[in-house]
Amino acid sequence: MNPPIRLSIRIRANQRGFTLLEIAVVMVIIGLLAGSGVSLMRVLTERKARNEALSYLKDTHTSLIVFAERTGRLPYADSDGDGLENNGTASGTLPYRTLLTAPTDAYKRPLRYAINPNLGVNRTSACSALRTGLAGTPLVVDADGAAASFPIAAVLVSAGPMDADGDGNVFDDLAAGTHQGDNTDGTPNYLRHPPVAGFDDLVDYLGGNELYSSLCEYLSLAVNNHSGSVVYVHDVNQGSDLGSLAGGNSAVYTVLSGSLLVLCSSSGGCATPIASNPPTPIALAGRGLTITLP
Ligand SMILES: [Ca+2]
Ligand SMILES: [Ca+2]
Ligand SMILES: [Ca+2]
Repeated sequence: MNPPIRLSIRIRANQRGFTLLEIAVVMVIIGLLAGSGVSLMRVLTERKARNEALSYLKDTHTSLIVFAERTGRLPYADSDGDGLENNGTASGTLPYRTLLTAPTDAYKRPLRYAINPNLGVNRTSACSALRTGLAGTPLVVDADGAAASFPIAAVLVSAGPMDADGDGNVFDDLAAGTHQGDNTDGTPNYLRHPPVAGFDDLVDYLGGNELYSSLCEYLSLAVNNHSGSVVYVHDVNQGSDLGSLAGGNSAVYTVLSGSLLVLCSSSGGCATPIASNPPTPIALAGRGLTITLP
């Protein structure tokens, strides 16, 4: 059997302790380390929130495009805080329930949201406004470009971490420097800008051309009328006939993506369409279509 191991600690009688000065220096160093740890944590937390807010803006941007492709328009803003669009409201908060998105950004606030009012009605007026070229509010200055403002289809504004300019509103106003704007109400324009003293908002926007390409694609509709009588090709969205086609003739029409079409025996639409393959009413989306009447 092994003998027990004995440990002994000898303290030299003449070993001196720490002086008060040495202890104070150590305490200061520990304090500095703890302080830098806290500030590093704060920086990382702020960066995480900012990245989440940017990601939310990007996701919302995509939701707006999908909504526009599906419905032919942009949703109006929410004016009463229930998350649903309010008909005719061009500026307010994001209608997150209409868009089926998360209600708030990383800072637990809803986004400010504004659209060009011509884009909220329907596909016809939206495409007409986009073809003509957007004019009027909302306007934006983008610090990645010139100092001049330009019209956009829609703007999304996250207030960022705080009321950086201290005016009592979490959205900020930058009234000095090359790029200026006021995200409180977009007057005279909204501003997309990197964070600086007095400004920490995060902004994203939809340009007219981007929306036009998703909203207003033209498609070909071929109609082969093998029947013995005339057929009227009616655009339900436009409320008008694209044209009429005598028996035995074929024609190709140009229509906007998303248009609902019906083949009728008389002009101006009908409740009972003429039999065809594929049957109408039918909506064109994504690609052209050939309809044949037997
Ligand atoms: Ca509402
Ligand atoms: Ca802010
Ligand atoms: Ca502010």
